[in-house]
Amino acid sequence: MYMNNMLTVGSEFDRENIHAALLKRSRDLSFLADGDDYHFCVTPGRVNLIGEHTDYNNCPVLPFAVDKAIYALIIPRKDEVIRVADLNETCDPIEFVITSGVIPPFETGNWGNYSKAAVNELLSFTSSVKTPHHVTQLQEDAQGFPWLKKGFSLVFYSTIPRAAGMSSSSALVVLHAAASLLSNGIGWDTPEDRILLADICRKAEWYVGTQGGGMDQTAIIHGKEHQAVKIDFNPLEVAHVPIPEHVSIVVAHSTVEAPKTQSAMDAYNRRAIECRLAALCMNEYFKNTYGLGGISFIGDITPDVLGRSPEWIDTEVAKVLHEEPYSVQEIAEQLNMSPEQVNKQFCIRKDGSPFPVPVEGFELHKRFHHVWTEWKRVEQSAELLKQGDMDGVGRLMNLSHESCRDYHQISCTELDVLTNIARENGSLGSRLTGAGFGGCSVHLVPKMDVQTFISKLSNFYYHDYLGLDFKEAKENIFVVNPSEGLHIM
Ligand code: NG1
Repeated sequence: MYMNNMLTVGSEFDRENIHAALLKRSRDLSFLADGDDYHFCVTPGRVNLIGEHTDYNNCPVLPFAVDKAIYALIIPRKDEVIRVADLNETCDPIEFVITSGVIPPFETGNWGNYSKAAVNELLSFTSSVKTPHHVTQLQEDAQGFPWLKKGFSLVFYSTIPRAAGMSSSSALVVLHAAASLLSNGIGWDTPEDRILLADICRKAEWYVGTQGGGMDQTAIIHGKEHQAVKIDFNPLEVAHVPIPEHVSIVVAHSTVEAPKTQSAMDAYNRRAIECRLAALCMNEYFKNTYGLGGISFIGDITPDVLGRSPEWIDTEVAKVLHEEPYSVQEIAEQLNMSPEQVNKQFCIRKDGSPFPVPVEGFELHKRFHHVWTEWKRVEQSAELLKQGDMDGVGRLMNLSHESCRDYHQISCTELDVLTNIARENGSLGSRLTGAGFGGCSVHLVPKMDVQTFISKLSNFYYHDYLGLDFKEAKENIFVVNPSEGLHIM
């Protein structure tokens, strides 16, 4: 996330036309010669139905892959070069070479870092099998045969809106991991392969500096038509939940571009740090009070880990954190560490520079409250979805938005106005989707009412509130259909 000028967003035209255009451009660029092998790959974006900012806590999420995707032609090469170009030339082409050790990134903000992120992570895997054919034959941090030897040329075309919370960046990471695997003869056909591939792509994305979880990459890889993907992270598991035919899912962009700056990345990472610290304070409490422990992330606070009932745990966690923000000094006392150790271990950016500690202190209580309640909303939503109770799912989506706004503090005025207007005009549930701070909202709407809903939202939000014309409104609001994840055509 947060990259400038990331992808070209094109009008939807059918796959055959896209395929033909990618072939032509690959030939024009001399990426493809007669007789060369190539693969036509589809990597979708994702929309999250519910479960926001829970993934990096190892708590579950309920997203789905969408029918907006990056379409790419991948041409395996015999050398170690990687060359990538955008069909519409909106992004500058990139080129780099597979080298041993860490691949040095392009300058911050260059979209090509998502390509490097995937290749860089794959390079930390070797194989005990000389010629591996499956992702599960790869091993991390193990001595074995280096398998990533061949690069590729790639031309892509994207229909995923950028900086909108639809994971165009993770789609790029997954695409480049897939391209590397394909070019080196490795497939991901088994469920185990796909789980490992999702985990590799999750870690890969840390290369750009966000401390994100694995929701995006897992949804992009595991998406299925008409289904949401319930993802658990403790351990990583996926289950598909059908979305009933009688509802439509509408995505509406607030038009506030989720910012792409260091400060936006800090705002996201601040929440990851706060959640981590809240979990560690919980661990100290359970250890000192009851001799229990084993909590590193909020997702570890379970009956299995603590050996106590859910009701007991609920009562106990409510006692641990106070509502006022915490200073580094106080956190250090709670964790039996020095303030310097807290800063060194938790308040550090990817590039090694110090993380700007918020002057008002860290909001441990608020962040914990959001994640703890959102976790329950995800579990309940998955159950209600199975039962086809879409009113129930909608109610939980509304509560999720309130919690994102008041406790995780990731909404903005426009997203609040937009979701309110949506609720007053026929949505069963409306909330921000993705990292927040702008970007898109997601709405559950009875299928038969969807056109009326869209025209009311166009009128009341885009026209009356933002002062946009109807053409501009139309570009910002669309129905998305749960779709197949990463696949080769
Ligand atoms: P987006 O909306 O794609 O920037 C980010 C994180 C997710 C998740 C959501 C919030 C990355 C790549 N993505 O998504 O892991 O934490 O925010 O739920 O860091």
